[in-house]
Amino acid sequence: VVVVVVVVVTAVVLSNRTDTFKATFIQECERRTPENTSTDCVEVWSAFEQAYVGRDPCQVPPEAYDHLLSVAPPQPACNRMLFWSGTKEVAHQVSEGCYQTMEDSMLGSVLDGMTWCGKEGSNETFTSGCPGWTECVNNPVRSFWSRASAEFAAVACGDAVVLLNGSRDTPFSPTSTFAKIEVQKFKPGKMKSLTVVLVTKDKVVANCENASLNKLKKQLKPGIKYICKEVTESKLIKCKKDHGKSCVVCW
Ligand code: N1C
Repeated sequence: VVVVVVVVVTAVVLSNRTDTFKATFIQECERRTPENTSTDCVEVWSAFEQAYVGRDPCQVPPEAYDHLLSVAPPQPACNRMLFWSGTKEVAHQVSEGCYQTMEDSMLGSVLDGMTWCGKEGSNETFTSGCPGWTECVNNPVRSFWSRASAEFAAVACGDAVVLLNGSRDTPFSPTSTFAKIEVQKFKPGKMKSLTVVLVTKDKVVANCENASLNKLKKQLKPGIKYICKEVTESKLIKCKKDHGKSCVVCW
């Protein structure tokens, strides 16, 4: 009897986990999708799930999400695209009501902060016991952000902005998603310019002359103009507060 109860309780807990994640996903998707669009959130969920369910959680490459990204592509907002690296928090404070970050896209907002994976021989979604970011390269979470970031960067148009961390030695870090994926995907002809906003906390470690920023400038394809501005985090936050959700430029 005890064994049966344990088995049943475990089964219920496990399937509830999948169900909660699935329900949240679909609910968030619906909340974020205007009614006049053709996006079917149940279809988006199955495209998402299909990327990792039943697979070894260390063998999910970015391409596993190709179908998902074609079902739910990020919508570009020209002249309002905001990228970030090492500045997630301030980036979202500043972008609110104006700029579009990856997390403002439907998939980005649904999956930000989430962990998920599958298992060989199972049709479940697990939300714990999944490989960490660096445990293996092809894990479901890391591969999702790689694939989604590539798409987000590829549709960027007009004048774009990236918030980099000026309190670090290397604001443009070669191992970041921004450097490894997004910069490579920017399209001249679509993107006119990239403004680096170098945000410093209390300590100014790097300025616009930083060697890593020189590398960033060189990596931009010809036709994309490079601009760099230095600003303190407090000034940025104050400016944003003073102007609310309007799109005033604070750098
Ligand atoms: O590696 P990063 O930054 O350079 O990645 C940031 C860059 C942004 O411009 C986004 O468009 O790449 C995109 N992106 C996300 O949108 C995102 N949301 C949440 C990349 N990573 C994202 N995450 C998580 O943040 C992800 O789990 C990873 O661990 C961090 C990357 O942060 P970073 O090193 O500051």
